[in-house]
Amino acid sequence: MEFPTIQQSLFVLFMSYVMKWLMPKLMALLKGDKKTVEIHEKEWKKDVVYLYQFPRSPRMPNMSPYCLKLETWLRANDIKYEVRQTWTQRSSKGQLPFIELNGEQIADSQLIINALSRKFNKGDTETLNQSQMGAARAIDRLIECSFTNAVGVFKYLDHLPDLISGETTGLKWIPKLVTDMAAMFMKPTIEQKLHAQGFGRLTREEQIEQARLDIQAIADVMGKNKFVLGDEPHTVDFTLFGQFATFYYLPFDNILKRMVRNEFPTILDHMERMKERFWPDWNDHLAA
Ligand SMILES: N[C@@H](CCC(=O)N[C@@H](CS)C(=O)NCC(=O)O)C(=O)O
Repeated sequence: MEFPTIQQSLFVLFMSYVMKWLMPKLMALLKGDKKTVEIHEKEWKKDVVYLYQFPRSPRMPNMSPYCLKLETWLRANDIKYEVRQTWTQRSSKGQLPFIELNGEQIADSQLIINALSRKFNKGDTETLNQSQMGAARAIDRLIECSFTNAVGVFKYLDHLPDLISGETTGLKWIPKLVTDMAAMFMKPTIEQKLHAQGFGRLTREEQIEQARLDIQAIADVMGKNKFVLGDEPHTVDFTLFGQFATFYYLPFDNILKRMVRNEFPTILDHMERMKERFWPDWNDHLAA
């Protein structure tokens, strides 16, 4: 094992000090003034969606489940959109993705899809009966409110340095020492969130079991269907694809990837079907 040099140790100490001072200021800047919503696209074209999201990754068109879900949905529904890649801008809710449409901001992928469904007449209500609508909502929330805790542990906590390394984010010019340090700072925040939610208090075996039960529930509802609720995709399919593709196509192995690959062939097929159908040009949308 190689020990860090004195210069490296001093650099890490110095950077920890700077980061501790800088992070709250940076976060305040990113969150911005919530009362006035600034429209970035001043010369907007009517009915064109301006999609603000994280920049492309060398591994997938977007590393954020919510950004990938929304962009895939826009493609599937033939809605005219332009991507605005950003590391620093955030919505009035302090997150990505958000859109601007006809001079107005809409934030949160779920609210965006609902608003666009109404605006462009693309809703699921035409094609799903009431009981299917209920199942769709239940699976959608299972993915983003329950399964997302397992993602928090097995994708983020287990692999944070790999996840935010230049190889995965595309920011290859940032030294590994710096991304490793950033990972060190981010870890407690994620741990606190998972602890407050309760999932973080489970044993590892219990967490794995919960993840497996969630995926099993989705597979059970899907049965032999091509998509969650039949032979055509609905909004819930985009939620599923966004969440699963963003851990499955990562360049490193992880528990969830193994679980899907070894135990849930229908979910794996679903992901590949979604990718083939809506991202035939996947490789053209990866960062260099
Ligand atoms: N419910 C939101 C979740 C969006 C979300 O969690 N976005 C994360 C990235 S995956 C985010 O913007 N976090 C704040 C940050 O990175 O500064 C949605 O569906 O859009």
